[in-house]
Amino acid sequence: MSIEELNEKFGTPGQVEFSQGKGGLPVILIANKHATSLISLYGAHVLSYQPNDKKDVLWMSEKSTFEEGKAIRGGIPICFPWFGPHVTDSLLPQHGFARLIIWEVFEVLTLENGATKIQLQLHHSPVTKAYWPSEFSARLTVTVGVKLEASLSVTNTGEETFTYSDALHTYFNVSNINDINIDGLRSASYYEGTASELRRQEEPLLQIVKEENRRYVGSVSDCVIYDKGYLRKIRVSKTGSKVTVVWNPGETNAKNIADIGGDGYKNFVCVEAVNAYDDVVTLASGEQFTMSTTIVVE
Ligand code: TA6
Repeated sequence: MSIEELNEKFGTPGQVEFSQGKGGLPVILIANKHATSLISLYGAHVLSYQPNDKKDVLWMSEKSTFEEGKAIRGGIPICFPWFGPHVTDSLLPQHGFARLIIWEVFEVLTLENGATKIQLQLHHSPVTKAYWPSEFSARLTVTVGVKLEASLSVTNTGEETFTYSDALHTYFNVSNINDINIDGLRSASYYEGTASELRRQEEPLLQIVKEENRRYVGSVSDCVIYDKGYLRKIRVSKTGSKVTVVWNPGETNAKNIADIGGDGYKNFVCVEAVNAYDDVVTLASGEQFTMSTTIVVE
């Protein structure tokens, strides 16, 4: 659909407007009494969420590319149907193909409380089958209000059972990585980076002082990001996910990531709702599974 057609079918001037965003990729600008948000149809990617009178809750890299075939750096990338590198074919894109494809708009609604609900969908196609043979329908529902809610539902629309992993790989905007800590992971077990040894977090609050890539397993609790610089706390809760990943590349590693570069690593932390490792999802024909995350500034 063209931008004109999208505006005609789903738009409301001043509240829900479609346009060509950076790199010509289609975006939806949402403005309601609670917040503003920008969502790209490319990857069904939430680029920004700014509650009224508050700083953006999501971080977007100034160096991000906005180009088909490349992942956007920041916001909420959707990793599907695999998280991380593909297990058997290293030539396939890291974190799957969902973030590299333009999704369709299914529905736009204004809720009674004034929040805006956007539903985007992606069905299997010859393009997705070139990456993954399974027949599926994925739907991302984003509700922009006092809270930001994002949920990813996947349905097996084919005959064959399939297994996938996925993530809502959220980048949170923080004042300085040295001035935050994360509550909610005390006593949780995690793998560090690619290590196979399971560790246990003893510290009540996680402070990030170097590269961290912690994969917490059996983790379902809320996380709260305390930010001393921005004087705020961000509560991140989730359903349908038993793995939480906390990632920041640290200074040295960030230098090698072109679309972060410089000091960019100081201004974000990823706290991700994940299904992966011992928490992958298997769907028989007709079955559906949903994972979701809810983000609120307290
Ligand atoms: O979730 C953490 C992680 O898997 C890290 O290993 C790191 O690679 C990060 O995601 C970003 O991945 P990307 O493919 O977007 O560069």
